[in-house]
Amino acid sequence: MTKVIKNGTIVTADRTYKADILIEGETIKQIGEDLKGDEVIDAEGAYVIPGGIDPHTHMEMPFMGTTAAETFETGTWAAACGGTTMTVDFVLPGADGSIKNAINDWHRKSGPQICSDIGFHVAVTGWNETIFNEMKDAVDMGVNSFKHFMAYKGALMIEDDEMFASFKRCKELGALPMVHAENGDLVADMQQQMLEQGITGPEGHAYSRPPEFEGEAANRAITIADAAGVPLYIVHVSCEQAHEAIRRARQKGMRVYGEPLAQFLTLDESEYFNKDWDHAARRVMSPPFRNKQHQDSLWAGLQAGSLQVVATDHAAFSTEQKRMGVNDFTKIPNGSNGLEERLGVLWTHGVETGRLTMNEFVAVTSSNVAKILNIYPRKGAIVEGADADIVVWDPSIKKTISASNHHSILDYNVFEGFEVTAQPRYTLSRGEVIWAWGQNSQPQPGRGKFVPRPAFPSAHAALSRWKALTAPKQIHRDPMNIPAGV
Ligand code: DUC
Ligand code: ZN
Ligand code: ZN
Ligand code: ZN
Repeated sequence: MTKVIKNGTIVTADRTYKADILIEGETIKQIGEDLKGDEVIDAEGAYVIPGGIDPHTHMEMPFMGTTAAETFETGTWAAACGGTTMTVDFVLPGADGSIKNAINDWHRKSGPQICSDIGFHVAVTGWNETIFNEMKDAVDMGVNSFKHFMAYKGALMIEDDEMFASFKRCKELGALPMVHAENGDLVADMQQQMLEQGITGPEGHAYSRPPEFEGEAANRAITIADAAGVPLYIVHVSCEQAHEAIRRARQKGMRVYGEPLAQFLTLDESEYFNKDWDHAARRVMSPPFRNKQHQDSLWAGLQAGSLQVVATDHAAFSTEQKRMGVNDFTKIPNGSNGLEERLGVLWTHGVETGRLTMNEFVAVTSSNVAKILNIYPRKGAIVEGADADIVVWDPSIKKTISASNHHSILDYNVFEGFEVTAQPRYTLSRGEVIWAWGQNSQPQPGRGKFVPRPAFPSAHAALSRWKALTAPKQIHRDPMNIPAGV
């Protein structure tokens, strides 16, 4: 059984051209002219792009005294409706602190539910011999990236010496360290100051997490990564200070990656001053939304290549859950939605405005993610032999984003009222049409697969810059052999 996508314009990270795509089973068999297949998928008037990959989601995450409402089923279905065919979810260790048990737990929860493919990162929230050993197990289980929280003091936060040890372990294993960059000690102090001054509403969230705290942590994480001789991936970059730290590190020759969110690019801090408490609380996430100056910096970074990918940090808490913090903003579960909206919002506010080319749009929503997370070109590419994760992206479909028509489990949408100027006509996951505009029929839960991400091969050959300084003849700073151009 073959399918052929006909009459479309293929847009990849580096090319725009007209061709047909022949799909056999789950993979792209051939790209060329006048191809024939058993079934025709019409892409007339549309662009044909690699399926979106969201590198940062939190489905069913136990967090801040509750559990994120989005299930793996509703989340991966919502993603498909918006053109995202793969999500990479963050595994958090449970009470026993075991990374290995947590990964197994995530498999048990996600496996029967996922409508499209998934990968995992795992968090390192402390440091001991078990964690040291289990990091190797994680890599063997196809999880090659480890997140470190520099915030959430007293809960998930890790100290600098622990982070340094973990980064060095990442280097040994060929794994990619990631950080949530905010100075957790200062945030905790500022939160207390706000509460003492009687500021208990969502505006206190913004006041207690200024961009300077994020910039400081980003610089600190970069220094630790440099000393350990590993690349670094900074999640949810929201501000100029963190962006600047990344830009400077890259200019020195370090491999540091930055991930702005669709929300940060289009929503600003005024949301926290909305008179409607629910409105403001629904947008409480960390780091918080910033002002226009920061947004401009992030857009420029995506265009210039100093920021590489756009994610959502999709962590969906219902209005009822948000109300846990009605008397104290520090108890509002942190998180906002965006999984279904990411591509449409980025197209409308990025491509339509001229801030991104179509090729850059594909790079930051898909190809760069696949390269950095070591699943390229199986994912993130339209080439013969790749998984047929393909979106027929239709610039004639206009829609107003609303909780009344979205597919997320949430009772609201932070992008409510946004007009988007393109949407998927079809979304294909490994050759199967899992979304067709106007049909709204959900694919079989459990059809999605876990995508193991192997260790990066040349990590062992890396020398940190600090060693290099004392051994100038051996300077070699290409730790992860991640393909050039990212
Ligand atoms: N930030 C959020 O807003 N939610 C989930 C975790 C995080 O770091
Ligand atoms: Zn500390
Ligand atoms: Zn985070
Ligand atoms: Zn997150």
